[in-house]
Formats: sequence, structure tokens, C-alpha cells
Amino acid sequence: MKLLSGPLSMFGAKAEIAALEKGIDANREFVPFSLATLYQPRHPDVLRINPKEQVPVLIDGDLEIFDSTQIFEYFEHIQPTPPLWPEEPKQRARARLLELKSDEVFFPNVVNLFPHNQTPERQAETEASLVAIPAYYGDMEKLLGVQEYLAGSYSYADIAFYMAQFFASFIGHPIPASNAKLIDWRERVGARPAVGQVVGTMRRFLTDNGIQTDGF
Ligand SMILES: N[C@@H](CCC(=O)N[C@@H](CS)C(=O)NCC(=O)O)C(=O)O
Repeated sequence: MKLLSGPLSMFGAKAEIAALEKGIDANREFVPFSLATLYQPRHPDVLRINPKEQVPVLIDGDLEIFDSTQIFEYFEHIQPTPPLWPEEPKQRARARLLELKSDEVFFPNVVNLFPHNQTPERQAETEASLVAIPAYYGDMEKLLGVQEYLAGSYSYADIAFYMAQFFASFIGHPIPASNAKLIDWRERVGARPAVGQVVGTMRRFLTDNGIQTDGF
């Protein structure tokens, strides 16, 4: 099995963490990527398999799929233990929704605040995201009121949001100290060997490129 990712791909990191959590032997390969050229030139397998030309891409024999959430689903079927979706149907539905919201509601706000996106023409988006990020942290803090993980048991929802908040911290919008339960959650998830391994590789890429990661 081959998992094509990038050294700073938050979506690729999600898939790699899941493979490690499940003991799936997915040989992670980084596509060409640099801070100057980003994903150019694109890896030929990415161009062939994903019309969106993005990583992660998973190749397992004659199966070729893309999108981190699709990869989660495949992993869950081929290696059901340890489960990374809750068993109970409503809790599972909540976990799926949280995973989607992390990628598609929270993370776009982080992207809006990437320095190259903060142009005068995008002032409205910048301002909206500066409000949306702390509001989302507040919502996650409330969820953790009575449970250790976002959807009860440790799940793909935690993996997704751990990576999304990692990038938010990277651009200067970390979980505030007032969200103490969410900070404890970040410590709990970050202490998992699978998460530490993948995030550690990402931190090394950043420090090798002259970016200090001590503050997040
Ligand atoms: N919804 C996709 C998003 C994938 C995605 O945005 N990948 C980024 C890297 S984290 C990428 O390949 N970007 C290159 C580009 O869009 O040019 C997923 O969950 O895998």
C-alpha cells in the first residue's frame, strides 16, 4: 500500500496518523514539495488519480483513491480494530459530522488567515475568520465538558481537529488558555505515539526550513 502525502499536508497527516493507529502498513511517500514551489511539479500518480490534483492519495494494488476522509473509510473497513468511529449510531454520526466540520468549516478559516490570503480585497474574509476560529474553539470546549474526546471515544474527529488546530497555531491562532479542557484534549491527543510521529516529522520539515515550532 502506498500513501502519497506532503511534508506539510494536514490532510495527508490525517491519513498517516490513522494508518499508524490501526497498524496498517501504508508506505507513506512524500510528493515533491517545497515552500517556494509548493506542489509543483505535481507527482504523476497524483495527476493520474486525483482530478483535484491534491494529496493524500492511497494506492492499494488496483485500488486508487483520494481524499483523507475516503481513506479513513477504507482503513476502517480493512482494519476494524482499533475502531476509530464510535459504535453507537448517533455518536458515530456526530463523529462523522465533527470530522467534516473540522475540514470544511473550521479549516477554511485557517486558510483565510494564511499570510498570502490576507490581502486588502479579502478583508471581510479575514475579519470573519478572526471571529470564527475562537468561536469554534469555544464550541469544542463545550463538547469536552463531559467527555475526553470530541465524540466520546478517540476517533477520526479528534485526528482531523488535532491537525487543523496545529495549523491554526502555526499561523498564530492557537487554542486560548481560557479553553482549558480543549488544551488538555490537545495534550492527550498529541501524546499518542501515532500523532507524535507524524507531527514530529512535520515539525522537523519546518525547522529544517528555518521555521521555529517551539511556540506551538
Ligand atoms: N478534502 C481533501 C483536501 C486535500 C487537500 O487540500 N490537499 C492539499 C494538501 S494538504 C493539496 O494537495 N494541495 C495542493 C493544491 O491544492 O494545489 C482531503 O481531505 O484529502
